[in-house]
Amino acid sequence: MHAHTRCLRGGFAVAFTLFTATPALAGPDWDEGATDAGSTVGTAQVIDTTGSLNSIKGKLGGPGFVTGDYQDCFLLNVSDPQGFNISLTSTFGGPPGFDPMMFLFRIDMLNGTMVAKAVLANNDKSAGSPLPALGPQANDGSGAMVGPGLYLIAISGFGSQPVNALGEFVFSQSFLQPGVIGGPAPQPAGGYLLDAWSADGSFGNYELLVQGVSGVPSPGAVALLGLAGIAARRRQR
Ligand SMILES: [Ca+2]
Ligand SMILES: [Ca+2]
Repeated sequence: MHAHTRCLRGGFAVAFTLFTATPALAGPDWDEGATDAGSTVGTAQVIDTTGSLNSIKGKLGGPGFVTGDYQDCFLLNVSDPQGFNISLTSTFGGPPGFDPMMFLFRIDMLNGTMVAKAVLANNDKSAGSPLPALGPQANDGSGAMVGPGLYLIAISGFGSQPVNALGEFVFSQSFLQPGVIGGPAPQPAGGYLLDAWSADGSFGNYELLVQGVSGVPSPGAVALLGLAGIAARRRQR
């Protein structure tokens, strides 16, 4: 028996204890909860737990009455780049045919706006497995790698890829080969920033195991979300 902390967007957290079949692991777990994690940097859930993060659980719900749920984005902090690893453990429920993909973006500020720049992508960690995994660096020869700092992790279903403002893929299509962690696309005219998604994809439930990752601490989250406003106020002085 061990404690899990289930956190909802906005910093609201309820700690509760339950029996679980999984081995006890250090660090808090994050649950997407009832409020859908968005598909862009501006609508991503901010993981604001303290200390090393253990897992991220959520759901791509597929079609909806108003908008669909085909991508989930989370903001997190890479605290140990060398030890960085995110893997999708298993699909546990949802429709058959869910073939998840994962995309990692570095968070940056551009003209006072928070942006997400393509770093790493994977579809299948190995041949014969639909489950993706990301390590500290690309293995497609692009040289892309993870450093310390703020990142956005996105999960989608096969067929749904991130695109830039011109609608171009931001990742090298090398990542579609099993076992390949791909880097950014080679010099897309529209750049490497996440703007939208190419299409709806497959969908289902997921659980990510994460290493080398921590939550964005509360003061950091506030600063992150308020960066543009703070910068504007400073200029006015
Ligand atoms: Ca979702
Ligand atoms: Ca896959």
